[in-house]
Amino acid sequence: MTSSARPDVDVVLPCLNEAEALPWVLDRIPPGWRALVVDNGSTDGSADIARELGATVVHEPRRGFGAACHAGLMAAAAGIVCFCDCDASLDPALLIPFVREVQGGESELVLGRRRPQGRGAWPTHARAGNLALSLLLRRRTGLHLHDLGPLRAARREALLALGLTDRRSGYPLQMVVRAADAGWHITEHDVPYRPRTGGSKVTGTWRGTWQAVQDMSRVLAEAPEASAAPAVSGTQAQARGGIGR
Ligand SMILES: Nc1nc2c(ncn2[C@@H]2O[C@H](COP(=O)(O)OP(=O)(O)OP(=O)(O)O)[C@@H](O)[C@H]2O)c(=O)[nH]1
Ligand SMILES: [Mg+2]
Repeated sequence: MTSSARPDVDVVLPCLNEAEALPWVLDRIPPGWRALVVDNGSTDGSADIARELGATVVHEPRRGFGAACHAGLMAAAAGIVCFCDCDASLDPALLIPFVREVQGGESELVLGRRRPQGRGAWPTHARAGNLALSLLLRRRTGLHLHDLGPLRAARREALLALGLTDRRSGYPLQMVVRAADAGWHITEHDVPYRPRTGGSKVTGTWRGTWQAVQDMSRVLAEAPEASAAPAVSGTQAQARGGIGR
């Protein structure tokens, strides 16, 4: 991991009390890439640990997964920005081929389709919610995705141009919906999904899941932006795969 002024790639790591997971995650940031740990009011010393481990720490006072992700995107400077959860459920090194695909122009948004490894990686209710969401996304955009997972890569300026407004659980979905509306080529690849380190905050709780469903329903109800390109056709958005948070 580096903290150079102009990294090749910035990896945004939303972080709310992930002290236990941070060493594992930061150890796997590819060389030459910068880890941007967006601390969302952690009380377990996450920010200090991240800094000691060489990450750049961004502070976002507003709670919410989307608030953290967006603060990271605003703080990024690299041409390509990646997103990865900071709970050790996903290995940031899996992003290397994603970045190559974006750099090579084969895709404009690459998503990781989570494939659970072992028990407890992905509760049944979360998987069911994910499946329902993938069908709704398909109806809304024509995209055949299986997941809306948090592991992703895209060009920074293009992401900024999407003008994302959700600051909670709907952020990853809004990114995909708006990218699809803008005619981006979106791809999806399988990635191993490990049981998280530390206590569950969203998917592992009914309250968190309910909140996520509300946020995502709101995003799906949004009309396509007037400025966006027509909705994607099968060839424009050949997402090989579907849904997540
Ligand atoms: N929920 C939540 N997560 C945040 C926030 N800010 C940062 N995060 C981080 O966002 C990432 C995803 O949140 P998780 O709690 O792992 O959500 P999840 O994967 O849907 O569910 P669990 O892993 O079961 O908790 C983690 O790295 C969190 O630390 C926030 O305000 N709320
Ligand atoms: Mg998680």
